[in-house]
Amino acid sequence: MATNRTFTMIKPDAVQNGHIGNILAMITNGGFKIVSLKLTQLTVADAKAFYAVHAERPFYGELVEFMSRGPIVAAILEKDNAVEDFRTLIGATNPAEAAEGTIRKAYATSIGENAVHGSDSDENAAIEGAFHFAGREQF
Ligand code: YYY
Ligand code: MG
Repeated sequence: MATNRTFTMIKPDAVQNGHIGNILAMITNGGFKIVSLKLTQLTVADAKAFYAVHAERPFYGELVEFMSRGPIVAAILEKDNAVEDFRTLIGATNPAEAAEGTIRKAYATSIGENAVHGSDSDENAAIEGAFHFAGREQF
C-alpha cells in the first residue's frame, strides 16, 4: 500500500454513542479522503490478533473484550503524511491528555474506551488495512 495511507477504526464506544457521522466529518474536514469504509464487528479472535503486539500488557484482556463487544467502523484513509497527521487528529491515547480539537478529546471517555484507532506506522497501516479489506475494496 502507498505510504500516504493510514487505517482507522471508530471503536465500539463511539459507534454505540452515535458518533459515527461526527467522527467521519472530523476526518474528512481534516483533509483525509476515505478510500475504504465498512461497519463490521471483530470476533474475540480478531481482536486478539489485531492487538497481538499488546498481548503481554496488563490491559490486553479488557482491550480485546471491549473491541469485540459491538460494531466498529473500519476505514482506510488517504492524505499526504497520513499516519502522522492522523495521529495528530485523533490525539493522545489518554483523553485526559488529548489536545483540544482532537477526536479523542471530543469523544473518548477513558484511556481504554478512546473512540478511535489510528495506525502508528506505514508498515502497520498496510497490515491493518489488509486485515479488514480485500484489495478490491481499497479504492
Ligand atoms: O495507538 P493508541 O491506540 O493511541 O495506543 P496503544 O498504546 O497502541 O494502545 C492500544 C489501545 O490499548 C489504546 O487505544 C487503548 C488501550 N490501552 C489501555 O487500555 N490502557 C493503556 N494504558 C494503554 C492502552
Ligand atoms: Mg497503537
